[in-house]
Amino acid sequence: MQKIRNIAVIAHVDHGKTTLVDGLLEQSGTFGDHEQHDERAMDSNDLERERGITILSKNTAIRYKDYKINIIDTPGHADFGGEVERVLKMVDGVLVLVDAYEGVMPQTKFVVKKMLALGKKPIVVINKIDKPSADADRVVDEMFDLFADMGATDDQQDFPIIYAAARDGIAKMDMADPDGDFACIFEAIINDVPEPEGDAANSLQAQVFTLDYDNYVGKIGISRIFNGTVNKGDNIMLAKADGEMVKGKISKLIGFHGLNRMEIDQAEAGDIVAFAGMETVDVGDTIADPNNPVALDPMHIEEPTLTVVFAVNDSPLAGKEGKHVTSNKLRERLESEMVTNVAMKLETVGEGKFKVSGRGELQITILAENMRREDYEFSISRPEVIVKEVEGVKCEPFEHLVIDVPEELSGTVIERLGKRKAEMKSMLPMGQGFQRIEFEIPARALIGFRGQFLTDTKGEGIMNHSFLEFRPFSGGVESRSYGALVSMTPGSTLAFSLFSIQDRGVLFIGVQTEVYEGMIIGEHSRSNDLVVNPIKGKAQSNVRSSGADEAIKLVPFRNMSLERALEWIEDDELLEVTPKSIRIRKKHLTENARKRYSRGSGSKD
Ligand SMILES: Nc1nc2c(ncn2[C@@H]2O[C@H](COP(=O)(O)OP(=O)(O)OP(=O)(O)O)[C@@H](O)[C@H]2O)c(=O)[nH]1
Ligand SMILES: [Mg+2]
Repeated sequence: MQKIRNIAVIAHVDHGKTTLVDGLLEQSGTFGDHEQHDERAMDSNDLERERGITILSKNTAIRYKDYKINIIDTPGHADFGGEVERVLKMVDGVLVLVDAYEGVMPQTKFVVKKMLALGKKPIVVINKIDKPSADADRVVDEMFDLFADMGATDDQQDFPIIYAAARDGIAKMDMADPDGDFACIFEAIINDVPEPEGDAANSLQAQVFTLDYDNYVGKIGISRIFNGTVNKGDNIMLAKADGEMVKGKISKLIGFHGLNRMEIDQAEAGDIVAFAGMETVDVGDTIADPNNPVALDPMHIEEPTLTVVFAVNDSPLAGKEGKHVTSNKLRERLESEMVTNVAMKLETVGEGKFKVSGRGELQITILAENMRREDYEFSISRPEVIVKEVEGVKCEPFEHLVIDVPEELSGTVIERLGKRKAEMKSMLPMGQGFQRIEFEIPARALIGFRGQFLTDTKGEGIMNHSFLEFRPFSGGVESRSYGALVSMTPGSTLAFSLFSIQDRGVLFIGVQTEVYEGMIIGEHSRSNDLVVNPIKGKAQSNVRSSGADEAIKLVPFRNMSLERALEWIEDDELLEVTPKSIRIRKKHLTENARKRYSRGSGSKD
């Protein structure tokens, strides 16, 4: 049997997981001398590269001495946290990264809790020690406290600590040591991560933790082999989570090395490989010996906390920019998303209307963003949190929120959050005039908060949150405090009219932009909606004015990204998403229809 170590890299968002994996690939000599690769090589899809975040966990394998080390890089953003738990079941040890300045953050807590509960042994990496504001000692203390609070066993509490500047390929076991390379990380992996259990001579048992799709070979299940040996072409039994047994055959067996995948003929217990040939494969399924099929424990999949409705675009500008616009096209695309994305759920709720549930706004935004790049056009509604009954009590998701703000602004932020039913849990000075304040808050109250927070803190504040638990429903929370500036007419916007409207609030669009009646062109500075005419030209007059015209100076408009717009809209509003534009609109386009609706006689939809 080959010598194998299986590890996952877990941490809060941006603490340097993917960068560390780069270093492990590089310093193990896995990249060939002439192999070109980008920074954060594992973040391979377009949106990951553009946004600089990991969205999907991905695995790779390296060789170090005579060991094969399988490494799974995980996403740190809370919306993708569901993946982490599945990944943790596939590995025998973890590298827990923590930023040497930021310290323990919401997602650090989340992943450490999961890891400890699954009985994994961690190696703690204090990363970014090169930062001038780094305070490694404080962060080590925070990690010890965290482990103790989360009920770590003595063995888990006794973790090795490595200090690193992953970006520079530097690591050492003691802050006082001279800078070294990643050798100490490799050694820790070999020595402190248990070797995989299981036996190549037993009946086959492999569990699928991620799905992939390939146009040539179809669905691919990336799996950890817990027992047995598997050969290309083998007949197998697929044991589904619901107990069903489906016969199948391994048409291809795929191995990993660095950034490459290659066909292999055989794999055995302890390893992580991909299987092709089973069209019905799902995450959590066991690939088993047909003569002795024994399913492994099913995987717990985090339940969604948020829903939005995707619908056919019915705005006056519908169908002009997108290629795929019909209900059928939309449904097919959403259904195909659900095939590989187990964290999301889909339900048809009406003609051309589909309720998509997921773990957060980012997850839903990523789906919408991918779809508009594939030439889809559709509308999305305001995100709503999922309310469920727990032992007869109506419950809603709560989040753990951590904000870092300049001290002088903490009062404003605390007040805002108070109105949103947040409960303050702690407040700590972070140095350099910053304060860290922790809250527990209904997820519902966080929708729309980010935009406000960025305005209040002039972009200097940092906020992070992750799912805590379902708790009893907390009643009404304050929503957007400003109304909308709504166009009363279709046409192309003119500077002259925008100039007079801009005093009434903040514009979302510039000149020569196509608008329609009921489209929202900005945020009103008061709480009610204001209907405006953005296409009115200057009245012609016979008398030539003597002096020069008063120069028309437009304030730069606020560009509403998909995320920002999604957070901004209210129940009676929609986002219109096309490959070229993101427009915000009233659900009811005419003022009359809106009046009818608000009097309660209009049908609710
Ligand atoms: N100063 C400093 N920056 C680092 C270091 N390691 C990583 N970074 C930077 O931190 C940022 C985030 O790095 P990533 O590797 O993408 O972090 P991640 O943990 O994979 O992020 P997610 O996958 O989105 O959770 C990048 O800009 C890196 O260049 C380090 O040792 N020092
Ligand atoms: Mg990453």
